[in-house]
Amino acid sequence: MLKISLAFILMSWMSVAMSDGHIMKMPSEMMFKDGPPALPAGSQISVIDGDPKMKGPFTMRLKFPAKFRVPPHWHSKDENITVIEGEFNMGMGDKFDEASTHKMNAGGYIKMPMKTRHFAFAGEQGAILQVHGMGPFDITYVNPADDPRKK
Ligand SMILES: [Cu+2]
Repeated sequence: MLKISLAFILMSWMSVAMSDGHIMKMPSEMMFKDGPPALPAGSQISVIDGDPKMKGPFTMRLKFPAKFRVPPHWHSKDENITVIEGEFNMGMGDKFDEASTHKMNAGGYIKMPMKTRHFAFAGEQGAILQVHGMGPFDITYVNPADDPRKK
């Protein structure tokens, strides 16, 4: 009898915990603030789910102004990007080379496996990206002089 009630309590607690975490957010409800110091000046961020600084899954949006550049860098975890608006051009390697980038528009998806060197720039209208992955999410610049945290 005790076993049954414990199981019942555990199950009802689990269903509360699971339904508690739901999120339904329209773009108009996603408030942007100044982007993280790890990105060059001018970016904006809206964390939608979780916290990229903490352990566990997260989803965030990044807004980049026109021609915004992210110098060559890598992450210790996989980076998953969905282009929501605008144009985002991404290339791979240690050196920034505009000609080698892929032009990605709304609906496009990019996965950069951990430690893969890559770089990017936004198009004429800027770009809004959705980034999801597992935190803690970090960024290491190939050339330390490119790191805005060191400026
Ligand atoms: Cu990246």
